[in-house]
Amino acid sequence: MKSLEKRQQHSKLLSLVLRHQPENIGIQLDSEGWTDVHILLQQLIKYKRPLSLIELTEIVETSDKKRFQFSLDQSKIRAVQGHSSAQVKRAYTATPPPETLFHGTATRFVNSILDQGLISGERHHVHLSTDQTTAVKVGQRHGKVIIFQIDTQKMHQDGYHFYQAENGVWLTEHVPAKYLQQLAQSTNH
Ligand code: HQG
Repeated sequence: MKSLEKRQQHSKLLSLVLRHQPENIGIQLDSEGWTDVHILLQQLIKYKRPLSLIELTEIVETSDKKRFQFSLDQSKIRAVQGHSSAQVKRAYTATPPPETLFHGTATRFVNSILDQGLISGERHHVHLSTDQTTAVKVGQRHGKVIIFQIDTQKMHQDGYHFYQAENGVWLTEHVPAKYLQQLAQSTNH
């Protein structure tokens, strides 16, 4: 298998076990999402998906969205955002958001979103981006893309909390529909 393809497959597996289902390979995450690197590598061997420390480091360093992080002493690793596992309850610091943020989603979700606002669903947070290009990429994963602009300034004034993960992704618990503005659909996407 080509090394890029292998890296992408391992990156997906790491996203799965470090965000959603650590039990799949018998690892534990602490409340900040950390797990022991050596135990992770041992368990990957046990579950027939062996990965060397060099390969793991390469995945962390080349992740386009900087999804993963090593602890300072390199003994632990975590996904920085996107969790759904109940083992993780990250204590992000509430941070004033930029004036506006974007969320990309699929047109088939629009009615429900206009009804309930943006909800976190399986994950612990709603994910927001500072730029529309990223929002388009995120939305495309779900179907025909539509972008919402969020009046984060107004939300912040109204007491809603925002957090920025180590990789720059903005997070919040819920975006009520009144703060959402649907942007005109671009024909480029
Ligand atoms: C939608 C990826 C119906 C929401 C990305 C989204 C991101 C609703 C979907 C990160 C809804 C959930 C997160 C409502 C929200 N009714 N649908 N009321 N409220 N939704 O994957 O934001 O590559 O859990 O719009 O790049 O797409 O994995 O969230 O379409 O950063 O690192 O429900 O995951 O990062 O889908 O993506 P997701 P997301 P990675």
